[in-house]
Amino acid sequence: PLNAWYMDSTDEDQRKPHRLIPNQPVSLDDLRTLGVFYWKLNADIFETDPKLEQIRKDHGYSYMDIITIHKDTLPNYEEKLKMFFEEHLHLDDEIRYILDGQAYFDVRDKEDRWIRIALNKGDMITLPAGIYHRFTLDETNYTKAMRLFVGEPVWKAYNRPADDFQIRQKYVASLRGSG
Ligand code: KMT
Ligand code: NI
Repeated sequence: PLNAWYMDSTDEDQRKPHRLIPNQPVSLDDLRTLGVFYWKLNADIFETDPKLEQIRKDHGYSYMDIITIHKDTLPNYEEKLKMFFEEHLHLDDEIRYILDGQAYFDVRDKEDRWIRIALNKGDMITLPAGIYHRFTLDETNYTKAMRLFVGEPVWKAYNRPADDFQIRQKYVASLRGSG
């Protein structure tokens, strides 16, 4: 259902998979120990999907909008993609639901190694507040994603190092004893 792996550290094109040889997969359980959660939904019915409604209700995801990431649709495309790929954290959870296309989210594990999470149509993911992460398109250069938020959205990203934030310290503390 979800495809994730440890990344190599070559600095070739960020849009390539960057798998290790041999591949070192990462499971959903591994991701859960980092506070990353995942649902599979039917993106073809996102406008009326009762499962999506239930998740939004259960988690208080009152806000949503849709972002299409493609060079012809996203203003300041190059600049934004560059920003998204800078290692950063947020003070709130980052919740994304892929409605079309595909993309990668990279997250740091407990030993500070990069895990690449491949998201396809129908994949919904939450990254916990305080986790270091980054985002990139893959070689198809297109994705359409729903962005969800608890209450009024705050998109502010803090690039690493951002270790002094209380939310970062809380996140790091939450990792101890999980998995
Ligand atoms: C972020 O903060 O990492 C993003 O918003 C990524 C792009 S949204 C699919
Ligand atoms: Ni982010």
